[in-house]
Amino acid sequence: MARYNVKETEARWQSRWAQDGCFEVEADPAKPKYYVLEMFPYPSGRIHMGHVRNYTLGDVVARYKTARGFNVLHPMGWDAFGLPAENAAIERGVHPHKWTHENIDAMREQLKGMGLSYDWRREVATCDPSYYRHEQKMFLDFVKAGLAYRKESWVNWDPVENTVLANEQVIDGKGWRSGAPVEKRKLNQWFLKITQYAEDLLGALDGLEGRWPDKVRLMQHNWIGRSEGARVRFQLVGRDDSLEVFTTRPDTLFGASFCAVSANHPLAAEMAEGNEELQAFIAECNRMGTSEADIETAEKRGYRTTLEVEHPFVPGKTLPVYVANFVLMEYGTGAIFGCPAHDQRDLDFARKYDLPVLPVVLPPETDPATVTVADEAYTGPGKIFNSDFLDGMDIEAAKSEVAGRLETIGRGERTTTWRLRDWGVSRQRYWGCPVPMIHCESCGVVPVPEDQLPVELPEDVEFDSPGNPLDRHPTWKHTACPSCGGEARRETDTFDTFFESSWYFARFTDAQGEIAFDRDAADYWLPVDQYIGGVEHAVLHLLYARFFTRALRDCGYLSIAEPFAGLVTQGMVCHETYRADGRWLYPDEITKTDGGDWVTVDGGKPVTVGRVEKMSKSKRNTVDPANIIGSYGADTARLFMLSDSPPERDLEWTEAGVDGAWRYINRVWREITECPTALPAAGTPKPAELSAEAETVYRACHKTILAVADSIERFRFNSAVAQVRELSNQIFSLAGTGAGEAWVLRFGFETLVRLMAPMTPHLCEELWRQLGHDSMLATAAWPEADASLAENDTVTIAIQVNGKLRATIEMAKDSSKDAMIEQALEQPNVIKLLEGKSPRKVIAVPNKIVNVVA
Ligand code: ANZ
Ligand code: ZN
Repeated sequence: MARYNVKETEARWQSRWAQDGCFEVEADPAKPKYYVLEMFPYPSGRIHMGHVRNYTLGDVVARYKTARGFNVLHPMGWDAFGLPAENAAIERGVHPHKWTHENIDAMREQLKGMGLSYDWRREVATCDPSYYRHEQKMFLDFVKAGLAYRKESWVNWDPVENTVLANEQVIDGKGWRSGAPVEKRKLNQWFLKITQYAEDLLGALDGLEGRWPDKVRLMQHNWIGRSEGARVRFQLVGRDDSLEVFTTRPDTLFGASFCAVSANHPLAAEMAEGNEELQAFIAECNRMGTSEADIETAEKRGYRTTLEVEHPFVPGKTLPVYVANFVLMEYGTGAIFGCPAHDQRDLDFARKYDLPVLPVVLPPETDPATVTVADEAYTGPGKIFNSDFLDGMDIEAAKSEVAGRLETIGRGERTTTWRLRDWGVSRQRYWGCPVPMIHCESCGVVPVPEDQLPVELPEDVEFDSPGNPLDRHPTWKHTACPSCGGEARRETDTFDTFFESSWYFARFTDAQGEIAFDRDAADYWLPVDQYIGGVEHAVLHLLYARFFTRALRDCGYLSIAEPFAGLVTQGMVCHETYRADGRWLYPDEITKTDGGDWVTVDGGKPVTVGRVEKMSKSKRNTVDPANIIGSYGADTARLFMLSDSPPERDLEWTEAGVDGAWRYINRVWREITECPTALPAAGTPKPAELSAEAETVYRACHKTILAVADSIERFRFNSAVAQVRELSNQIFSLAGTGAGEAWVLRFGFETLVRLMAPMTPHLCEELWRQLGHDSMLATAAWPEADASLAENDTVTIAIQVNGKLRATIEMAKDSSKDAMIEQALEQPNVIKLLEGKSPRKVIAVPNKIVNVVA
């Protein structure tokens, strides 16, 4: 038999699957459905190893579930709007549309070369008007439902790129690409009202327990950030109005020594009038990064205004009012009271500005007379003191007491605050979905009528100067007002590209339709049963999609609230790093000398091997999947991706590991196609009698069918690979040429091929054919296991030497004591410890243990 021709075989099966439409599915209420989805890629140009891992995981699930009789939806598409396309246009003069579509074409070919079981008829590219027209309609529906609105707000503004940046795109106060100090600007932006669903988005996380990683649920929990507390209204001295603050610690009110407002608080603006010093301080605060991390690490600074407030419960006591850099306008009320003894930021601030520090929570077992506050605030439990009517209460009781009294005197109330903010979706960029709105001098902001959708991006744009090309376009933005017919101007902002990924999973259920998706199709297929992707989306994409699904439900598009019933977040693909001459080297730039040292390929310079790190271009520790698939084939890449670690853990890509997968595939090919035993024809009934050896292998097959299924169901693909390998060892070492052996060999080969099919589908289809079958494994059923045969007929025996565990062995159940002792004494560890002497005593307990006394 010829050696395994990977290239030819893989290409042939890929085109057979496509020809036969093996992965094309339709909604069919008579069949149970299963929707498996991998996070769709940004079309950057080439697939990387992270993609290979992600899509292999999904493909195993899809093929396995198909074999288990499910109607499996497994689609793929492109998250095609975004900045890299615009950068390519700026740097290389190629139009974003052209660049994106060329990348899509190249990557589609690469994915096809991996043998992934996608229903390609459902492919979508989010930059196509046939896709984004639907989200324009959704947006208009959101506006109608009060779920989208426009408001003026403070945003991160990159003065070089002339665009808003998301908080994540501001690094150390500078724009991530321009490096220019980011400013805060007040701009009119569109927002989606994600906060309306805060309670539900938080509460529903409980229902995902066990189906979503705890880590992701926790991150969302913290991001949504529910805080229970109180609002307190402090009367401003000498004025009619009051200053409202939010606190989670009303119990510490008697320890308050100052109030502070955000630099963007209306009171700050008022006090800054005619006060250049304060104006300068506010401007400085606005130059600071807006992320919580920035604020946490910055030195706490403030400006003392001439304002003072009255303490609500201590007659005559007043507190100064500061403008402070650590108070966020977007949280709570944008103002705080500071209690330095029990809050670290307040303490740092109080020390700097010499404000009183009065402890009001007494730690357990502490004498009030000895309490002092050094440079650490006390945030633990205790009893309230120094606090009038609260004295002696514990913290919770005091919180409640203060809130109640504030309510009575009309100076505050209990309240819940959320860290979650509404989602600002306006971007001043070209390569995104146009916001379907029109501005009219007389009518204000007018929605684009639905019959005029989509608002398409103009093709003829210039990238020769910074800023948004839509804004500079000579004609595009000029239009007639849909309401009065007068001259009007189109909105030139586009949507945040997270908009597109918030609903693509629904579009896949009916991807070619004239409407966003057919309700019946969506009802049948959704939710996604298994979603797989990177943990970097733990909050952003996964939270936006959960919100969007709820919003779509409330606008009548969908019936469900949770889009992803199951979630797996895969770990990174990592690789060693290499350096020589102070620069990073790609793995193919180095080679090993005969002496075993790494040197550069050209020049033979010594190479330092560094840590194993996430593959990245900056460290040059990347391996191009195209090269691996080109030389070893897709099945090898797939098998290696599955073998090494469970999906959620990082995986180290090694040459040796790939080589091992490659050798295994070839071994399976050889053992089956070059088997010297003449196999009975396919479908020959099982002989009545089997030899003990044949029976053992036969039972092992049944056991492994169950074990592999269980491993795949639990996402333990590495265990599934190990189980398959173990079984193949048993099958390949079955000697003898009797009818029973020959029959079991065929049974074993067929079982093996069917179990491996979800992982290495090309090899398995080919072997299935070689074994005399016309059917295709891609659509075949999972092998049936006889549970009674799969029962454990072996036991694990512990081998101890002088009471210490030295080995374990697998033996047939109820083996004799003699057999147990004989095997025990053959264990290398036991031989070593006996140092050539015979044991003083050996005790065997059947099915359990052998103890050797040396
Ligand atoms: C007084 C106080 C005393 C506070 C004390 C804490 C400890 P979480 O738990 O994150 O919700 N705060 C309120 N609004 C703020 C804003 N806009 N910017 C910065 N800080 C703000 O935090 C709530 C606490 O953070 C609030 O409770 C307030 O300080 C502060 F011993 O009020 B606290
Ligand atoms: Zn008008």
